[in-house]
Amino acid sequence: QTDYKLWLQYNKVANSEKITEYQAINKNIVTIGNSETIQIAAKELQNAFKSLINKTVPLSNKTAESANIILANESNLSPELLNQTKTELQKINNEGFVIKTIQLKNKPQILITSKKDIGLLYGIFHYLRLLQTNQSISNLNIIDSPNTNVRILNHWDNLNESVERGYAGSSIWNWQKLPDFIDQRYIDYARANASIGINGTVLNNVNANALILTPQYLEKVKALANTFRPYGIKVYLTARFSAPIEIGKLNTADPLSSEVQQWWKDKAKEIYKYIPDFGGFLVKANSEGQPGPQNYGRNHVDGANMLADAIAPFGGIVMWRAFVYSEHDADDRAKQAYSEFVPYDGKFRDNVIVQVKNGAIDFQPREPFHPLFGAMPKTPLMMEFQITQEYLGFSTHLVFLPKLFQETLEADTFSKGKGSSIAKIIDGSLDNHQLTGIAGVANIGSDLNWCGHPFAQANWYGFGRLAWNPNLDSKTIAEEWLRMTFSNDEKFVLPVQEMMIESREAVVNYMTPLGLHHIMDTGHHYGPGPWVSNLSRPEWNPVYYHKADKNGIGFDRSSTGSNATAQYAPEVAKEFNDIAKCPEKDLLWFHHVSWDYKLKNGATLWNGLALKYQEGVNQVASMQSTWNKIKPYVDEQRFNEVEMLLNIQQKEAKWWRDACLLYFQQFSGKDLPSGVEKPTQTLEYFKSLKFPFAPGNN
Ligand code: BDP
Repeated sequence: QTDYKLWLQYNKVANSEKITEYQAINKNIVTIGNSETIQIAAKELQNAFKSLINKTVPLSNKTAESANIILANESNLSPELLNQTKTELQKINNEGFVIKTIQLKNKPQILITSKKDIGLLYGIFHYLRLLQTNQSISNLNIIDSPNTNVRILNHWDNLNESVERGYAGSSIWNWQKLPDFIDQRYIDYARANASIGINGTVLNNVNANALILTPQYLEKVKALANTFRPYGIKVYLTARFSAPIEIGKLNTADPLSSEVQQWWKDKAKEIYKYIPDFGGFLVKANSEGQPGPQNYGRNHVDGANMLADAIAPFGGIVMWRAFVYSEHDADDRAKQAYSEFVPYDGKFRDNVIVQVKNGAIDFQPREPFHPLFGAMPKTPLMMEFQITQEYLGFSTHLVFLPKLFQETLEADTFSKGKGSSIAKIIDGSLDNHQLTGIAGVANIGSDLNWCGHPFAQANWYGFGRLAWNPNLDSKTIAEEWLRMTFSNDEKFVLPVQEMMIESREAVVNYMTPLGLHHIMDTGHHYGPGPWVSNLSRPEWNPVYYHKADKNGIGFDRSSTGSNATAQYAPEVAKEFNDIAKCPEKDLLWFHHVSWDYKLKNGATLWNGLALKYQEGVNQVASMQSTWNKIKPYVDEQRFNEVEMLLNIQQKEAKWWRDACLLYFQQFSGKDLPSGVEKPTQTLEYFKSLKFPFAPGNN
C-alpha cells in the first residue's frame, strides 16, 4: 500500500534532465566504518537510488575515479578528506552532518560526514530529500545540526494495546508477542523517525501503568530499544509515581522517604542493565487523578528531583509535566500551572526538564502561548505539542498542524525584551540551557497508513522537522512533504500546499473562532458540546470556558476578571489585557465581550462570530474543490480516501457551525447575519447526538 511508505515514496524522478544529473553524480557509494548505522545509511541510499533514478549503485569501501558518495564520520576521514571539511565539522554538534562536494584528484565527489555515525544517517536522508524534491545536487555545502537535543514522540499507548486519544487503530507495540517477535513495523517506524531526526520515543501512556517497570515488560522494552538503537532512537518510559507501592510492596511513595528513594535507585539500576542507553522518565504527577508527590504533602521539585537523582548516575533525564490543574482552585484553570511551577524555577536538578503544553488549557485548535514560557528562565522547559488531533477532528479532519506549531514557536514572550521567541526558549539559546527538547503526542497506530488520514502523516513529518529546527516555516514543510509523498508537479504542489496552510484556520473557524475554546462534547472531544454543564468538575464543562450569557460571551482573563493576563511579560500582558489591542483571534480567550461589540471590520461580535463559523465551512468547501482539481496527479486510492474524508469534514464543519450558533443564539437573541446559511436541524437535535464508542477515549 502506497500510504504505508509515508514521505519515503522514492517515486521515480519525472524530469529526465534531473535523472541524468543525479545518475552522473551518484555512481558509487563508499562507506568507511562498519557500524550498523552506517550500513543502514548505505542500504537506504542504494534502495532509494534504485527507485528514484532507476540505478543500481554499487557499494564499496574504496573510492573509485569520480562520482563517489562517501560516508564517513570525522574519525574515519583520511587526512585529505578531513582537510576539506575541517571548518565545516567545527560548526556541527554530535548529531549534525556536513554534505559537501569536494575534489579528490580533481574529480568531484560528495562527502557526507559527521561527528558520530547517526549524523551520517541524518545526512543521507537530507541528501535524499534533495533528490526527492528535485533540487540540484551540484556544488553542495550543507552544514546542519539539530537545534534541540531531545526530539521525542510521546505515545499515549496502554499495555492492553489501546491508545488514549489514538485515532489510527491500536498501538503498534505488540506487547503480547514481544520480546521475541520483532514486527517489521518497528523497523519501519524507526527508519521513518530517523528520516526526520526524531531521536526518542516514550513508549507508554502518561496515565501510566507501573507494570511497564517490571522485569517481564523491561525485557520487551529492551527488544524495542535494541531495534531502535541503530536509528539513533532512545527509549523512555513513563514512571507511575506510586510504582513503589504497586510493584515494590512499599507502603508509601513519599519522595522524601529513604526507602522510596532507594527503591527508585534500584529500579534505575535494573532498567539500565536491560537498556544501557535508556533515555529516562516522563512523569504526569498530581494531574487528573494521577499520583504524585502532593499525595504526601511534598511538591513537584521533591518528586522530580528524587527520580532525577535515581537516574542521574546512568545519564538519564526526567521530563516532568506541567499539565496540572486542581479542582480546589477552579477560578481559572489557565492560571494554575504557572502558579504551581513558577515558584520552583531554578530548583530542579540539572537532568530535569519541565514539559509544558503549547497552551495553558489543552491542545485546542488555537491557544495563546502558555505563560510558563518565559517565566522560568532558570529551568529548562520543553515543548509538548499534540500531533494526534484530540480536539481537531481526530484523524477524520484534514488539519495541517505545523502551522499551529509555528504560531506558538514564533510567539514572542518578551521575557528578555523583544525577540524572546518560544523557539529560542526551547532551543536553549535564550536562557543558555544545555538540556533542550520538543515532545509530540504521537498520532501513530496500527492503521495501514500509520496515522488514519493520508494528510495526518504530514503532521508527524512536520513535527519532526520543527523539532530539528524550530525556526522552519510551515509552508516549506508542507511543500517538502507534498513533493516527497505525492508529486513534484507544481500544478499539484502549489494548490495543495495552500490548502494545507489554510486548513488550520479553517478548523479554528468552524470549531472555535475568535478565541473560543474547549467547547467540545464530553469525554471524546469530537463534536460540539457548548451546552455541556453537568460534569463534576467545573473546569471540565464547556460553559465554564465560553461563559455565554445575555450580555456577551468569552472568558474574562483580563485585570477585571481572573487576571491571567498578568502571568505574561508586561509588553504581552498589556496587549492581551486591553480589549482594543488584544488580537481578535484571541479575543474571547481573554475577554467577555458584549454581543454588540464592534470588531475591527465593523461587524458586531455576534455577526462576526456567525460569519467566522460560515467562513470555516466555506474554507472546507474550497479545500474540496482544490482536491477535486488535482485528481490527475494522485493515485486513485489516496485521491478517493482524501475525497471521502473531506466530505465528512464538510458535513461536520456545518454541524459545528449550526450547533454552536443555535446554542449561542439563545443568549444573543439575534438573527443570523446574511451570508450565514440557515441551520437545517434544531438545537435539540444536536444536543441529542451521542457517541458512546468514539475512539481514543479510554
Ligand atoms: C488531555 C487528554 C487526556 C490526557 C491529558 C494529558 O484529554 O486524555 O491524559 O490531556 O495530557 O488532552 O495528560
